[in-house]
Order: sequence, then structure tokens, then C-alpha cells
Amino acid sequence: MVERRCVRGGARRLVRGLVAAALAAGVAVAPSGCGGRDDGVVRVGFSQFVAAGSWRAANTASVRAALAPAAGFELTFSDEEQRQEGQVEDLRRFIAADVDVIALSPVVQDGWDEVLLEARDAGIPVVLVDRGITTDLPGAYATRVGADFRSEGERAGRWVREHAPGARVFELQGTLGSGAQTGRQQGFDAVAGDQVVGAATGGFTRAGGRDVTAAALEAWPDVDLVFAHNDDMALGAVEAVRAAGRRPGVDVRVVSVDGTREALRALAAGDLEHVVECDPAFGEQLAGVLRRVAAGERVPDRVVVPGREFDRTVTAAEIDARTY
Ligand code: GYE
Repeated sequence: MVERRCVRGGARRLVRGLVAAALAAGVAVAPSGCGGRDDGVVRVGFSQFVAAGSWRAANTASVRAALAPAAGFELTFSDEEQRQEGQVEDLRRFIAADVDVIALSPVVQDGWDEVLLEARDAGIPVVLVDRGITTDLPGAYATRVGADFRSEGERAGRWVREHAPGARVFELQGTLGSGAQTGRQQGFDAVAGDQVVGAATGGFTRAGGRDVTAAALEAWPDVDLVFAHNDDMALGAVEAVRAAGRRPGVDVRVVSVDGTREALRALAAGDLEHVVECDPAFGEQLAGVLRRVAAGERVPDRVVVPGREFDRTVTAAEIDARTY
């Protein structure tokens, strides 16, 4: 256990060195009753990516609201349009600014070790938000707050197994190499992989979902079910099914993940079949974790954001209550 004191300048750098050594060794680090400085404010650098898409916008709004000055946070927010290089630059800026804790929503899983080593050497803990990473670096990050993507894929797969056991599935993948894509695919394929006749990425966007599904329906005319890794792509897939002269919900069924208001409306209308919820509004949960990490408290390696499932029985009240 190393003490992280409210000090400045050279002494602060010295303490940071001790903190870095402790992080590398996986030892809990305790400050002396402050968020790294003497004013009690927790300074957070949050690197998000791409503001587009209803899920991501809701996630950003939730995190921003929870990390408000009134709650004791000073937030530096950066949004990097799906560019990992931009996110790496964000992290370097946060390190140079000597924030208390970095929150990273990584667009893809691989390629973070170098910059995470820099954060570790600077004694700045990193909390992953939403998507995860793959790393061999000990103590690379303190924890990850986000959904269990593998379980989401498994639950979608179980629905298909049970309700459409003979269906021929096209898997509409999210951004390749992202935690949300790999987890959902692994989970789905573990349960219903033998039903998948083809897969391609629609990059988690509605336009991508539409264009890729249009091509898939030509390439595999016998496809009668689409498993989309998110709702935006699923809604694009519904458009493509109609444009191909086929009936969504009858000729081609669509199963999805997220639970946006628009997707639940499509579910109630019969255009979608089943939606596994991935809740983006975990800002408060994240704020609690960031506070504890900045205070040097030990936190669990994984903080799972729970999600439910929706089918055609979804009610108007449930749809209206959606925040995204
Ligand atoms: O499902 C999708 C977004 O990483 C869980 O990213 C997130 C996913 C979400 O683009 O809509």
C-alpha cells in the first residue's frame, strides 16, 4: 500500500513514481484523503469515440451528467470519431495534464499497451468505459465498467435457437476488433453458430447495416434471419429487407442488441423480433468507480452493467420510458 499525498511539483512527481511502481505490482494505492490534489476535486480525462448513434450519444450524456462539477468532478472530454490514433493522443494529453484518472472508451481492443504503459509510469490509473481491451501489460487498467457483451450474444443466440431453430442467419457485425463485436459474436456463435451462413461488418451504423444487408441478401438469398450487433444496424437491415421486396418479420426476421426507443418501436410494430438490452446510462455507476479509483481504493476488476431483453410484448409505457 503506497500513500498518494496532496503534493505539488517535484514531490508530486516523486509520489507519482511510487504510485506507478505500485500499479505495476498490482498493489492498491491510497491517497491521503484527497482526489490527488488538495481541493477534493477528481480530475477525469474521458476519451470517448464518435458522438453519432443513439447509444453512444446517450452514453456520453449520462457520463457527462454524472461527472458534473457539482458532483466533485472536473471533466476533460474528447470525442475521436472512431480513430484509435486520436484516442491515443487524448490519453497523452491527459497524462501531460496530470489528471487524477483516465476514462477510456476504446474503439477497438488491440494496440493500447504503449500508451497505457505511459499512464502507468505516470501513476495515473485508467478505467475502461463500455468496451474492453486485450493486453499483456500487468496493471494496464484498474477496471472496466460496461456490459457483458458475450452474454448479450449468447442471449440473442438462445432466442434464435428456441424461436427460429431452422433459420439461416446472416450476422451483421459491429466494428471489427471492437469488444462489442468480438464478445457478441463469440456469444452468439457459441449458441447458434451452426445457423450462421454468412457474416460481414456494418460498422455499427444504420447506413452500414442497410448497405451490407442489401449485399448479403443478394449473396445469400436463403437468409431469413439477421442477427445485428446493434440496433442502428438492425434498423438499416429492416430498410434493406423492404428494399429487396421482402417482408421484415415475415420473410426475414431481425434480432438485435441495445434497446433504443426507435428499435423498441420497430419491435412493437413487428419489424424486429427480439432485442437484448445494452444500457448506456451507467454514468452514475462509473462516477462511483472513478471516485474510488482516484482515492486509491481497490475496486473489482469488472463492474458489469446489467441489461434485460425485450420481445413483442414490449409496452408503450416501456418504450416511452427509454432515454435513448
Ligand atoms: O451496442 C453500439 C455502439 O460498445 C456497447 O457501441 C457499445 C456499442 C453499442 O456503437 O450501439
